[in-house]
Amino acid sequence: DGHVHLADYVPPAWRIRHADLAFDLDPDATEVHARLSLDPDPDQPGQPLVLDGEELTLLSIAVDGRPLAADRYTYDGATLRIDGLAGACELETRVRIHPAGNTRLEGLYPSGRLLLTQCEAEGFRRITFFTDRPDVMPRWRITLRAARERFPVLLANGNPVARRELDDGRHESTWENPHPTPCYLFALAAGDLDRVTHSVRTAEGREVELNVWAEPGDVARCEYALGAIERSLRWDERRFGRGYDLDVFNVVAAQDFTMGAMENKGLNIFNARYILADEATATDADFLAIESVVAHEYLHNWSGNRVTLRDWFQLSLKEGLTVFRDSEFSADLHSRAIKRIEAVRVLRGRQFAEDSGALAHPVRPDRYREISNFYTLTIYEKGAEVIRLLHTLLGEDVFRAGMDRYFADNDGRAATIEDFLAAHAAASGRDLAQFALWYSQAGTPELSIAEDFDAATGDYTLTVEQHVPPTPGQPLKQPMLVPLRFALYDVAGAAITAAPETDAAINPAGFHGVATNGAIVELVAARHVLRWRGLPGKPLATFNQGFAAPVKIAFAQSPADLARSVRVERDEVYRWDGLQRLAMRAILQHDALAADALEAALDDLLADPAADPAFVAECLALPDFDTLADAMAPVEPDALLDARDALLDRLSRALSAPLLARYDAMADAAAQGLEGPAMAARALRNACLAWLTRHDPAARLAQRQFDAARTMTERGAALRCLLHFGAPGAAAALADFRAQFAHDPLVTDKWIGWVVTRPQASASDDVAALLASEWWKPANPNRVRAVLGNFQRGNPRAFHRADGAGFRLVAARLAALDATNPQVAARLLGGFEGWRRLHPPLRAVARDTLAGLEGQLRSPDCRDLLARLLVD
Ligand code: DPP
Ligand code: ZN
Repeated sequence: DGHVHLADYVPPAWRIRHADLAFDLDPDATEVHARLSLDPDPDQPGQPLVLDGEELTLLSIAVDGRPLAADRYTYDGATLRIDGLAGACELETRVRIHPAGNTRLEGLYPSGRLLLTQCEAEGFRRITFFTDRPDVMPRWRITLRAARERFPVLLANGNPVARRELDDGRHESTWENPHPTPCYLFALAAGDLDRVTHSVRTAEGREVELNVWAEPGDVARCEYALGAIERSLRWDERRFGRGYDLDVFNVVAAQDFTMGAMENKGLNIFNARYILADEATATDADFLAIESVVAHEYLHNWSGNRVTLRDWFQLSLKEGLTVFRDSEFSADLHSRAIKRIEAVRVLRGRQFAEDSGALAHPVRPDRYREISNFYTLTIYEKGAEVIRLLHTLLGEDVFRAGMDRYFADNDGRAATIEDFLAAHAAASGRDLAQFALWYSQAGTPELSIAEDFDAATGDYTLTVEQHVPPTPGQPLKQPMLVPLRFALYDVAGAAITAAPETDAAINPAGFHGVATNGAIVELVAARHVLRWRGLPGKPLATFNQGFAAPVKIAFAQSPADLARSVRVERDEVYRWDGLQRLAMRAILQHDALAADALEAALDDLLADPAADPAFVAECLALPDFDTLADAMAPVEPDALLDARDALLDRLSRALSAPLLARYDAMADAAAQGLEGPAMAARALRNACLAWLTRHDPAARLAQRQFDAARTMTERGAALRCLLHFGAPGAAAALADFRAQFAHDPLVTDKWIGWVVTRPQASASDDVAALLASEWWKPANPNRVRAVLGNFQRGNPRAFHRADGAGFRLVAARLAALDATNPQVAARLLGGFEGWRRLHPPLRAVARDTLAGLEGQLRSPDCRDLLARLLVD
């Protein structure tokens, strides 16, 4: 059935010790000359040499300098096979490829006037014949030759070692990467690039040149990213003791890029949206995303590159770990609570939905048909949560010791998740066998917690039951190891620090009294009972401070107790979460007491001068559609969104005076600058503006902010309000904004995003108009995401139209997109993952829409997803 299975892993029969590649670059015909030093695996003698290669025109082939006769090899368009090789040898191939015809953006392709590469996961086989798997790790020498005028800058992995002029108007640049590196980390970039540069001396004393390259007109907007590289380098030295290991670290920004960015050894290639920024064109959220993606790719140098993957099943070994590392970087540099709240929002809205949808899979899948379909929220975000759980269980010092051991034991190797857990088991002395279920079992664990208080004896009992729901291919689950944080408070709001009596199933080490942020109990069984004896009154219990465990918790608690817990608890993530829960009850259960409690709590928060404005802004952002839908079965989008709108209308009307007061009071603080307080002020002002505009039909406030704004953060938020509330000035403001930034694809993507997310069913007409306009550029992945991705993920009202027009708008573009860029098409197709949870009439429409795609989608990517979406 076309699956690759984890259980079938066999080491490569041939290893590549050294790879020497020479490129004659030309968009229409690039020649690649490869010399590979090959060693047979002594444990697997006599195996044929089988190399991957796609869309390659073979020009010549030789072994140890002697041309290979045509009957000595076969090439079927996917693999090159050579039988009868006796032992270690050098294989030399010359191939021709056609970058200008490469619309998939995998392999070597053009972006504007640049030529660049994207190889992860399996793109290198589109460049030359190679063993395209991550456990083959040669050292590299790369020579680039190209016309000097058209391609004045030539970059590849590693350190630059030579440059020379050739006599025919071309030039040549040679690079060496001395670290064993798999081919998915290969990169080159060529073209008219300009740079910003900065030299640093590492803690180990190495002089490193940091460069950010972009097309000449964009280079002024690269300074922020350059600073973020240095911050990342310093942070990895401090927090993980990891140094940088080459003389140069190059980053290139490209407009056409399917992923966010790519951590190629010494030459990261980025989607321009995660590099280019200044205050006039980028929002605060953009700046923070840039810093975090720069850090993510930089941090991969150790978690991914120095220690790489044995096979693609281990993808989360680098991605989950590196997301954890980049989120700690952001938390250390900025507000830890805000960073965590934002991560939890994504996790709960998107990853939980993935876990409960048709495409659910474990953090380490055990089979796949197309690995590109596994660059998912589960691999990345849930993978990071699993690392965070380990950090919670072990504590910072032991976790760090485990990480040191992991890096030391696996440096230069292609590792597995078992290797990672073995290092932490050794450093901590703990058995991590049950913990490993987090990697193999899909689905979000659900805890239901019941409390009982006996007023006569003062005995208080918490019964915690764990359930992991069935997911595709995994009907039955075992209980997971869940470190559950909790706290008890007495009637005066003081913490009760006495340890509970626990049932025998909790091992004695499974309870940690922790001074701050609650105690931790390690749940290991399907059911646990915790009991306190002789309390003077019924305590108030709070759970999962810091959202330490990525689980769903059902705890039957009155709205009054929930509201009180938000006042008593000091953990900001808990407090935010408590307000989210009140909102969910108000929306999903029409619980009027919950709505009253939420209103009172927000009123207090808006009046609290000590509250971080960024935190207040997070509390004003009610649970999004995905989060709400995950708690509703079956999902009725219109009813859900109507209830959410009604709550927003009520709260914003009731709180209009404090909202306006906060909005006005923070005008100066918000004016400009990238410091934390300025960003926080803008976040809260923009949140207030969106609420106030609900009751401001002329949108005077939003219009005034639009006209006076000096930053994109303020201008963009104002325009979004004008558009989303259909303000009288919306069309003129949009025309003005559009004209000002018509030359800038990234800012154009922004206004398109605001247009297509207008929360009315009729927004689908605006999408249709965009699709028929000059703004629709299907070859550019960012633009496809701006138009269709934002519509699908960010406009639940119009996407879920009862007449199916929203579904069809996306579906109708998939066949054409699939024919040019399968990965981009597959992402959009994956946006239908929740269709089975829709209420019956809409589910039928979704099923028809998906069924209508059968036979139209040709790529392995889309065919795999469609089969998984439709399987019964
Ligand atoms: N470039 C992608 C990332 O860093 C895939 N490795 O996550
Ligand atoms: Zn990554």
